[in-house]
Amino acid sequence: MSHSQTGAVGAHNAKVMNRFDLTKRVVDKLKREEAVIGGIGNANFDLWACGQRPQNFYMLGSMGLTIPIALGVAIAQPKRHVIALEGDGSLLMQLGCLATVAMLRPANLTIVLWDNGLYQITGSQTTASATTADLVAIARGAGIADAAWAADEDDFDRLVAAALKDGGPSLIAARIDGKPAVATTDRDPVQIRERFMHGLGVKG
Ligand SMILES: Cc1ncc(C[n+]2csc(CCOP(=O)(O)OP(=O)(O)O)c2C)c(N)n1
Repeated sequence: MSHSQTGAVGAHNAKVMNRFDLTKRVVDKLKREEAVIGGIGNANFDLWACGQRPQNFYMLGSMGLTIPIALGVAIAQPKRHVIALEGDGSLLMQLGCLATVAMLRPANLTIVLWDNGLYQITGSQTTASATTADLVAIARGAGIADAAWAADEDDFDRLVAAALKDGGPSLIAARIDGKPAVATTDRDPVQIRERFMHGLGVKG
């Protein structure tokens, strides 16, 4: 099966874009105190660089936990839209979460996948998605029908805007370049957790 059969645009036809630019595009669309969970390393570094919000959670140490955490928040607070920003290497470590998301069908959950084909932050070792694994096809196979590669920046904007209307769960995958994140998140896990709990209104 060719990649082009997996969506409007296949993995290898999608434009290579920039994670910080696309993260800004996501954050600029947030108007309803949406929660955003930034994955380990670059995903949360670029989220941090886009401006800190109490509804942002910055995952510092664990690969693969961004989507499970976002799923938990989405189930706990169904009126709040929740966005998971996750890297391809981290998702590959935790593919089972896609099946759980599909089974539980939270309408308020959007997964944004940054696919640079690399474990970039640990030395740019290649991931399986650089060659053989199509993470959109895997998401669809897991049961997330609303999964697509963003063809370019305009398509990404359109997909994010549609996802924020709560018709999820959805997964938007973007091919991204190997540029490093533009900043580094302050490593203060207690403060990150406390601010997030306040941001979600679960701590007075
Ligand atoms: C369970 C686990 N294994 C390995 C690591 C080391 N590690 C931290 S980030 C990372 C790569 C993450 O790759 P990806 O999610 O694709 O993000 P990128 O670095 O490409 O932005 C690795 C291997 C870790 N933190 N946790």
